[in-house]
Amino acid sequence: MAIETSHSVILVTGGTGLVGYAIQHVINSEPLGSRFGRRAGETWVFIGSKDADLRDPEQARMIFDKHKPTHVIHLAALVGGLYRNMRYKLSFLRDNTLINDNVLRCAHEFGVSKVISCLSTCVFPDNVTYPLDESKIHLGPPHESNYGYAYAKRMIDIANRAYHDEHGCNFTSAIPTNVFGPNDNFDLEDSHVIPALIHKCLQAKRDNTPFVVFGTGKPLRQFIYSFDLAKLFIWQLREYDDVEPVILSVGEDEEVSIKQVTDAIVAAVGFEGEYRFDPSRADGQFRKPASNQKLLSLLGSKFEFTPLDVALRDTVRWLVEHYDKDARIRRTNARKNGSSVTDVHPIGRK
Ligand code: GFB
Repeated sequence: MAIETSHSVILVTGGTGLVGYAIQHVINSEPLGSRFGRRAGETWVFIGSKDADLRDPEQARMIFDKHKPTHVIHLAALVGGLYRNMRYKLSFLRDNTLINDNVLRCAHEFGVSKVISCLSTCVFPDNVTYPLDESKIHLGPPHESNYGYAYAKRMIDIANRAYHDEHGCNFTSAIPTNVFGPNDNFDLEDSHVIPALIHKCLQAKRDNTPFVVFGTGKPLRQFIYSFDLAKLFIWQLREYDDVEPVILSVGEDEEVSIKQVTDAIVAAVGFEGEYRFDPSRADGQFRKPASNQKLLSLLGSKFEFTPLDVALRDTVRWLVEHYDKDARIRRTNARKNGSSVTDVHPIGRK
């Protein structure tokens, strides 16, 4: 159902994380009434982990009762890069299962007319024919490194179908590839590869210390800039009405190796030293190329993805500007002091 009525309340869970921050930026900076800009009659509400612990059914209900959303973009999740996924499989499975169940159940109980939930291309089977497309989610087990997260996220697709079949709900999902951008989690150990490497590279440049990249550098990934992804979420909210998920990604021909992305980060940071790989650390899934054919055919007009080097340069600039004042970046030290997985940052990035 397109948002054309005069009173729409769009609740964004995980609204203070990487993608939520980008949606706030796009909604407020694109021209009023445009395809991605704010529209008359819309109220956008961005909530984060400080507003509610969505693992708790009562807190989830309190949020829905307070804001009475008509639409929900559900981004809240326990998230992390490869190494965090490997360490906390049970937490990723349980926390995300609880969050998703509470959000979808409240959306149904409060009569929300549309929900888009965020999945990830890591939900796909490990052994499957490439490229990945929307029909292949449930064809086999996910990669063992992140099965806790992957199964919890896959179940959103099942829940969406069941809510549709039993109650006629308009719930769907988006499947982005590896996202990065301003306001990411830049933790050195727990974050995704781009924020971790930008942070490490800046430290190596500042302190004249070694820059170590985990793994062999050979795995391939598709990356999407958070502001591009934000536009695609806004498009999907307004213009797509089907339970079937949509992959939100750059083209499958835009895979880059971890070494290539490291070289691009080195250039963006202006680091002139040497870096080395640490092959004793896991590589994770070798590749997971996803097709954006469905997305492109639905979008209708050409969508300009931000070139990787431009997006990396802007992300580096953001981190440099926020390095000393942003508590989320300083969290990297909190973890070393013994914080547990749930008190580090349970809710945030996609
Ligand atoms: O972003 P990332 O952690 O997630 O990337 P995935 C992992 C790849 O980057 C591996 C290499 O090949 C790592 O060896 N890498 C190199 C590093 N240095 C680093 C580093 O300092 N930190 C990290 N994190 N990686 C995740 C899933 O997989 O994809 C999540 O585990 C999520 O559940 C996300 O869905 C999108 O792309 O491997």
